Amino acid sequence: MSVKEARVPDIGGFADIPVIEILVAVGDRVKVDQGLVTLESDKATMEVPAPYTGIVRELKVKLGDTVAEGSVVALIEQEGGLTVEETAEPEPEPVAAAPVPAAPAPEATPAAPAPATSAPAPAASTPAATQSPPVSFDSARVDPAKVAYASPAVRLFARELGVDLDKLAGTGRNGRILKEDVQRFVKSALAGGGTVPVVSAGGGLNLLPWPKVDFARFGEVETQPLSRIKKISGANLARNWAMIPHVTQFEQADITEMEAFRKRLGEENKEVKITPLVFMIKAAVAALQAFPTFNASLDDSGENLVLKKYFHIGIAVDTPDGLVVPVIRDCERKGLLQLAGELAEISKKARDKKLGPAEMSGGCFSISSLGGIGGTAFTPIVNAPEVAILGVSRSSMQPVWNGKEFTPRLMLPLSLSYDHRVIDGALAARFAAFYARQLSDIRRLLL
Ligand code: CAO
Repeated sequence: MSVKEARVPDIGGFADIPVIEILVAVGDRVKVDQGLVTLESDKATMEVPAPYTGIVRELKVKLGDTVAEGSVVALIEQEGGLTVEETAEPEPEPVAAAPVPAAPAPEATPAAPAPATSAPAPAASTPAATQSPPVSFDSARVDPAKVAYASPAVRLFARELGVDLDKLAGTGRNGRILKEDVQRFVKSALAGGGTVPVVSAGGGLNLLPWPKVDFARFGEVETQPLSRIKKISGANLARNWAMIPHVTQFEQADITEMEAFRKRLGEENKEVKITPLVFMIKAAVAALQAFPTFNASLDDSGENLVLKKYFHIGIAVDTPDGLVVPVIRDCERKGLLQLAGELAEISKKARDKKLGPAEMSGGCFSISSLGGIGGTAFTPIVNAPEVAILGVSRSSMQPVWNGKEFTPRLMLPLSLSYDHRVIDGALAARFAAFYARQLSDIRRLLL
């Protein structure tokens, strides 16, 4: 039996971390890995685990002391020669060498293999105390960035209730998770979800309560109820924004020739208004055919992609009561004039509040055009379960370099938002470039 030091492990380069709890007393028998003291950084609390099974002979820190990696927190009389590494599986795990966010301190030697048995300590700071052998720590357990921010008591409470603290947002100081947060989470779960939105493809969110403000305290106000459409679309937009990792790819299409053709077509067909949007729909079909990942949805498990062989395009329509997204079906089978007619029809129906639920379902990909209004770019929200949406802004004449000189070209700004779980940035850039090429040379739409 020998007395050995229990030291603060690699805590990601943090220094001057205060000790906020002493979890053991002198004379206590501790098991390997048992928490000795709790440290608290700005971002997390973490326990310093006992590297040995044994008896606590001396505590080297008290409440409020600050420590860093390597600080001795206790002296433990070792029993049975068990260290964290010695009790690990025979297969050596690469955790000791795994990178941690901050560079290890120069004196740390975590990657060195630990001796199989406790070697006699060559240099001891006190006659009885010996230096800890290198200990491999589970960085996920001690890395403050990876550990939920809660006291051990709250952790124990959550463990007893089977609550995963990673799913909670704390309302305590610096986002610390409190017992009340755990209680609120459990109540919400028992009530069937409550404020914890959950999607099948991912985890849940537990957000801070919405700020309650008495606006009238600051000046005159008027309260208007939200329309039914706004309430429904708002809930959908909030879920999609929160649950889908969005990225927006911006692109420009030279639509000079397309516009000239559209104008000619309009003069020849006075009975229906042909706006740039019908060309966007046709280009969308071509791009979805060339990039099937965009014409897909995650299934309920979130582990499979369902690729669709049909091309139903949703069109965001602005109505006095809010945004609706009717769907034009089988766009690959329809020509520009037919699409123009259907677009006019669904826009009118939307504004007259005559759209049925069937006309707003089954979409594969959506287009949100603000081109009739203005703007140079925006970040549309993916319309789940679709995986991408194209935002179209107002075209404008731009000087474009053709290799010899600047020429005036009509440029159309495109903003393609996509679900990054399904679509990689490179694929999105290719899709957007392909899409722009279709519009720049609409003969390609015939291919
Ligand atoms: N660049 C320049 N001009 C454009 C254009 C563009 N990208 N897109 C349309 N235009 C022009 C049209 O040619 C038309 O011009 P004329 O009146 O001179 O013929 C004018 O703008 C108005 O077009 P429109 O908006 O009536 O028709 P559309 O086919 O382009 O769009 C619809 C139809 C239903 C999509 C549209 O009316 C609408 O509701 N847009 C809003 C969608 C929306 O709110 N999206 C936001 C979602 S995110 O919150």
